Amino acid sequence: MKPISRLDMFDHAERVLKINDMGTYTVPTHGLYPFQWNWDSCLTALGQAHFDEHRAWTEIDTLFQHQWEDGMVPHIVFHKQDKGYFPGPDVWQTGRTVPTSGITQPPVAGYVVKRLVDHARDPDLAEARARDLVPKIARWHEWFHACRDPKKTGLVAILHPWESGRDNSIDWDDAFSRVPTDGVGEFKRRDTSHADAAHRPTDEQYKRYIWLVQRFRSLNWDNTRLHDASPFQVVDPGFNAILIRSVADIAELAERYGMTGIAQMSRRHVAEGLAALESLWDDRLGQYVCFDRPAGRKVDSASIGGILPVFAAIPLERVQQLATRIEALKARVEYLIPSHDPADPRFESLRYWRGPVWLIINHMIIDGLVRGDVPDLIARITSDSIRLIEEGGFAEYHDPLTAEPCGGGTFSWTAAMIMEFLQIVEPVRAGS
Ligand code: 9WN
Repeated sequence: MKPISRLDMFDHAERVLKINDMGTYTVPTHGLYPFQWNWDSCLTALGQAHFDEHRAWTEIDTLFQHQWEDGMVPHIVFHKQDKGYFPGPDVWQTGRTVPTSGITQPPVAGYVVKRLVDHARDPDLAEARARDLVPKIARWHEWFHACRDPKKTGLVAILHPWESGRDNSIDWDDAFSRVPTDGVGEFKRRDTSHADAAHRPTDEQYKRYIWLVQRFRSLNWDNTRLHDASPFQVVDPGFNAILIRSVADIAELAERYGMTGIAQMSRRHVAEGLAALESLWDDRLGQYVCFDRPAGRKVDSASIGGILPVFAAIPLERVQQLATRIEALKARVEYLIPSHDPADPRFESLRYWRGPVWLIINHMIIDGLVRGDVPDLIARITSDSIRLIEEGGFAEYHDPLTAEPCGGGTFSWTAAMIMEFLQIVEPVRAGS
């Protein structure tokens, strides 16, 4: 691969977003992921806003046009037929006119919408579009609280590793081993024809992914039943932090726009979520950890999901502790932040969410670290992120030891995030 110079990195990123633009939605990358993905789309909009705010709003509007009646926003919208991805609509069978998957993904929409509003060059456009989206996003948040926290603990569970967005994280290994594989017929994976199988989840994991899909499908995707019926219910601190942050951002916008009911309800959920998140703190690891609901125990796994809570308004003392945690990781890798601690023997530098660096995660962690007094650490994560692209290109994820590009290339959210990072180091260029 030809190295990408910092000088034309911004233009290169814009080209990547345009290559993947399907008109009203953007694919993560052609080939490997030929549809609209939930959190990819929202984060991609942050990049689009740098050169076309209208287009950025359309990206999110399109996603919310496919919100379910119960409030859920699905993780994939299958706008067009494409045989290049498995599992496609024939496996999900959610019965929607435009087919969608039946599970969700990290709810970054609230955060993204507020960021678009706060950075808008066209504030009138931003307010009009945000006014329309705020109630829809609030409904999605309510869906989470009702369907994924039925016992009102203050924290929501994911029911499928794909919901976390961190598909094969070591966090899920234990809980996932209890998901059976019986009754899963033969299927042909497509991902491994686009990307190196050694950088992807294993066949064994795919069988379990599909078993869960079949289980939920047999319940007609009735979200009032899925939680209790799932053998996999994991409370992920990173996922919850994203939810809490989005709910807080929606509360603020709702207040600005006089949507008092939404503002009050959202503020209550933020307070409950932040209080409950504290129960996931692990003193030994110096970070948060997951909670395996059916097993009733914390998960011993030092992943990036336990550092991501810095994205929510956790106590400042915790922000400092998480900064210390990242400092410790700094000594173990060339490029921050690995998705898993290399000191753990289960770490794999090239395999997807078991070690590689993902720029979307770096973006959210930097955003949270701003509340702490750690400018050098922020500068280091930013420059590592840019160096990864200089050395490895706009890949889906990178090896934290060597910068080797992995997974899909020409990747939308990587491009969008680079525009955000360049804005930190060259505010005028990227913001112009
Ligand atoms: C399953 C699209 C998505 C991301 C996820 C990432 C990967 C899908 C897959 O790609 O997941 O949703 O088939 O591997 O893990 O975070 O949204 O980029």
